[in-house]
This record gives sequence, structure tokens and C-alpha cells, in this order.
Amino acid sequence: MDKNELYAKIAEAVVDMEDEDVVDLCQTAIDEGLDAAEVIREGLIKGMDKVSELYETGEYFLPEVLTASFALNEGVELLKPHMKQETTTEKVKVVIGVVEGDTHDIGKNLVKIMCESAGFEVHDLGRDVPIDEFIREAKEVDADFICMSTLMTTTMAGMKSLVDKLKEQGIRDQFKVMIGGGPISQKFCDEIGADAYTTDAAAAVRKMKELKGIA
Ligand code: B12
Repeated sequence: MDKNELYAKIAEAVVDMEDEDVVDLCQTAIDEGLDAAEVIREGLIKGMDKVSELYETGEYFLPEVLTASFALNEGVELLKPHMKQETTTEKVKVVIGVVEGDTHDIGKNLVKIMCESAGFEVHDLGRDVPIDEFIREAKEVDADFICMSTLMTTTMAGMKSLVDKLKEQGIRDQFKVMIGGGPISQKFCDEIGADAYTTDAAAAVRKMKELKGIA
């Protein structure tokens, strides 16, 4: 099977909530020597994008979305050990989480996986994380990056609050603040004074390398 055909089938299996098919097809992709990160990007995420569309148009409801996200996660679990592991000479430390009030963590988990496969040290705080907890952890591990994710407009304000708190504590320059998630934009990033925003997980890692001066 042509790789694009296989990616389309993986996406379709996510949309159809067929977790066993997702796992089998991801295994086929690995057996055929395809790049695990590409399988996630071109297969699993494309499928989840379609699920989002179906939810927006009222064809899918929360139970379908949840079941599809389980199927996506099964695929991610299978692919994770096959991600190419880069090694960076410089240790890059990342604190990541979903801001308080929000439990959407699919995107955050993908950013985490991409960071890990780039050889970064990742401290995952999970979801629904209080802003002070991001700061506490970042100080404790002496992080390079604080990465916040949110999918809800109601929780975006937490991101501004983190930047403001860092300023108040006189430690704004100690960390690079990266933000992402559905409602986030470059405009919002500029407005709140965060350091960077990207639309996807692979770009997030490229941006982090750029900011750290490791190409
Ligand atoms: C899946 C989903 C769910 C799942 C979540 C499962 C899970 N474990 O995450 C379930 C079914 C549980 C769910 C629940 C709810 N949901 Co929901 N959900 C979605 C849906 C359909 C898709 C989101 C998704 O996973 N996309 C796929 C991932 C891969 O994309 P992503 O997260 O954007 O991540 C990528 C990039 O953004 C980027 N990125 C992400 N994070 C970061 C971080 C950094 C630092 C960087 C650089 C990049 C980056 O990289 C990622 C990968 O490339 C969206 C619809 C949509 N259009 O987004 C609604 C949506 C987000 N949900 C919504 C709502 C309202 C809810 C509920 C409140 C519903 C309810 N009535 O109970 C609850 C949430 C409860 C809570 N407080 O958290 C709304 C939010 C509306 C708003 N204005 O805020 C949306 C937009 C749907 C809608 N149009 O109404 N949901």
C-alpha cells in the first residue's frame, strides 16, 4: 500500500473510532519502515482534525469524540517507542501542562512526545494545572521552557497570568514561555508577551531549538 493511502486509512480508522484497526494500521506503518512522527502527523492527527470538524458540524457528539481520542491514543502508544531519538549535546528542560480549568490534553501529549524524541528533558504536569504550579516546577527543575496548552477560550487568561506572575517575581527572563492550542494565535502570544506560539507539535520543537540556538 502507498504510504499516503495508509495514512488516509489510519485517519479514517480514528474517525470511525476503530481502535483495533488504528493499532493494526500503525503496526503496518512501522513494519514498512515509515517514520513514526510522520504517521502521527499525517495519519492520527489528520483523523482527529476530521473528528473536530464532525463535532463542530454537529455530526459527532462528545462520546464519539472521546472514543476517537482513545483510538488516537492507542496509536500513539504503539508508535511512541519507534520515535527516532535524537540526542542533543545541550540538555533542554521543558515544563509542560494544560492550564487550569481545561482537561483537553491530546495536543499537549503530542508536543510532549515530540520534545522527548528530540532528546529534551520533559516535566509533564498533566492537565488542569494551576498557574503557580507551572512556575513552582519551572523554578525547581531550572527549566528552559514553560509550555502551556489550552483548547478553551475560557482558560486562555491563565497564560497571561503566568507571564504577569513571572514579571512580578522578577524572573521573566529566566524562562522562555511557549503557548499553543486551538484558540491561541500569534496575535494573542504577542499581546500577553509570551515568547512563542506554534500551530503544531513538530513546529514547537523546531521553535525551541531555534530559541536555544541548536539547529
Ligand atoms: C477532543 C475534544 C474533547 C475531548 C478531550 C479528550 C482529551 N483527553 O483531550 C472531550 C470529549 C473529553 C472534550 C471535552 C470537553 N470539550 Co472538547 N473538544 C475536543 C475537540 C473535538 C478536539 C480537540 C483536539 O484534541 N484536537 C486535536 C489536537 C491534536 O489538536 P490541538 O489540541 O489543537 O493540538 C495541536 C496544536 O494546537 C499544538 N499545540 C497544542 N498544545 C500546544 C502547546 C504548545 C506550547 C505549543 C507550542 C503547541 C501546542 O500542537 C498540537 C499537535 O499538533 C475540540 C474541537 C476543536 N475544534 O478543537 C473540542 C473543544 C475544544 N471542546 C470544547 C468544549 C466546550 C468541551 C467541554 C467543556 C464540553 C462539555 N460541555 O463538557 C469539555 C471540556 C471540559 C473541560 N473543562 O476541560 C470546545 C471549547 C470551546 C471554547 N470556546 O472554549 C471545543 C472547541 C468544541 C466546540 N467548538 O465547542 N473535548
